[in-house]
Amino acid sequence: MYTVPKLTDYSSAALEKAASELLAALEAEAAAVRSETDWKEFRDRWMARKNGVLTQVNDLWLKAAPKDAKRDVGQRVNELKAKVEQGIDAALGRAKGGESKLTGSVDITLPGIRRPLGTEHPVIKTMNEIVSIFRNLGYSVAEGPEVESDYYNFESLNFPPNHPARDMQDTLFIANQESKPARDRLLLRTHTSPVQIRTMEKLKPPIRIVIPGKVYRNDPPDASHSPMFHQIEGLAVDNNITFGDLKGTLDHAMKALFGSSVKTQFRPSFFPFTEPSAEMMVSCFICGGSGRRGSEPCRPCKTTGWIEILGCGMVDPNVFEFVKRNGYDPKKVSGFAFGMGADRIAILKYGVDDIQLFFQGDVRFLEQFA
Ligand code: 2NL
Repeated sequence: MYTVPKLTDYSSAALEKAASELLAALEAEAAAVRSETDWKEFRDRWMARKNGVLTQVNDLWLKAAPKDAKRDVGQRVNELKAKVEQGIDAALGRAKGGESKLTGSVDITLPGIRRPLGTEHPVIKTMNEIVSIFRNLGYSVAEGPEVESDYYNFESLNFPPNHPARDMQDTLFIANQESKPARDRLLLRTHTSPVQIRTMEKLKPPIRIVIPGKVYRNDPPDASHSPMFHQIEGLAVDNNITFGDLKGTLDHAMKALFGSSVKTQFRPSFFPFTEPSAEMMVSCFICGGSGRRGSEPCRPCKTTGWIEILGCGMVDPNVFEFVKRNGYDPKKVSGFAFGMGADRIAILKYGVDDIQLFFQGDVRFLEQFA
């Protein structure tokens, strides 16, 4: 235990050394204070009028100092007093904080309040699965705004001016935009394709990207429609990309998603932004392609043995014209693109019979996917 030494040397260096030894002792003793009782003992040892450390410092250092050193010693003793008081105050805070854990009113052996752990929503889970299949093939993920301009949502995707999707009936437009040029008017994106254009404006070919996200249509809600739903689109552009690349890539993706025994089939279709276009069918993974489940007809494939899962095609050269200046000359590059509804795939995968269930937030429904 520290005792206050008598001083024989009152030089500045000697005073400095004595002061720092005293403060080191203060710090060590403060660190050992664990409870309020400890703290009172600590306070009395340093502050007591009778024989406290500060009283001894006063007697042994200040009073005993020769006349010409008194000023200097007095100043140092005052500094030390302030530091000792600070150290004692701080130790009280720590003593109280430490003590409440041991003897306060909180019983730390009681179980805590459990926060219910969230899980991925079934649609998000499905999107993440699809995204990771393409990431494993070297694709990057891109995202973009849900409020889009007519230019990115329609014009640059080769939609003719009077295409029905551009009608108020089908698309949700932002109100009061009549004063803007048509191409700048804002709307809720009806597909994630605008992000493909935005990405081609930023990145030169070759590119391979997938785009998951929310899209909007002016559809009244029912068992198979929702004004907000989810889409995943993909795009690959390089020299010499062929329809064979499209078929091989999507066949692999469907086997990874639904199991290696599914078969795929392509049927001719039409989209404004692809030429040629196709819809891809996957053999029904519910009935194994037979169209029947025992004696019952298979509902998901309507007994056909095939389920339509996505739309795809070779990027229309007219689309490349809009991003030609960034290296997408349709004479030099080609590409394939595809789009699928993530909600519909989740419905098929999990055997859900109403898309509305995904968006009502009923925990009894959602926790089945936890
Ligand atoms: C569907 C069909 C499709 C695309 C999306 C696309 C994007 C660009 C250029 C060409 Cl920038 N195509 N996207 C192509 C074919 C089909 O979606 O049924 N989606 C739910």
